[in-house]
Amino acid sequence: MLKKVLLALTLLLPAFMAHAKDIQVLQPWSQELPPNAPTVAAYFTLRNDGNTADRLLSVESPIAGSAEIHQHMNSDGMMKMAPVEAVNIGAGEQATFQPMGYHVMLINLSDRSQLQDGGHFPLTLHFKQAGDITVQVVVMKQPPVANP
Ligand SMILES: [Cu+2]
Repeated sequence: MLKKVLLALTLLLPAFMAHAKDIQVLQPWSQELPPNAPTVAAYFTLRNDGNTADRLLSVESPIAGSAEIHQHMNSDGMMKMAPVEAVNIGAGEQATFQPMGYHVMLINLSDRSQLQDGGHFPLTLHFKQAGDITVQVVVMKQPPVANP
């Protein structure tokens, strides 16, 4: 009996801890790409439910040798993407990572087994205040319709 209770507590703990964070990572997704695509992008919405500003410092995923925070920008009429050092999210604000905007770029892919429609892979986001948050990025053929 006690064992069952302990097991239940252990299972619940991560949920509580995730809930205690001020930062929510909503609807993480990635577009399905041709199997030999050199890089893969991940998107999500960051929401800061807290009373203090936070900052996304870096990201990483076990399926990629490296991961960078990128932004698309218009430079001389051409849309280009470039790494950004960090992304600020003010208290009560949100930041949307989406195609043609902020995105996470996964480089040197080491495991492509999940990179098709319906697959998923872990992505860990490092925040200055909230610490590490790991989410499962869902791979989709079509971008999700409803944004949170
Ligand atoms: Cu990029």
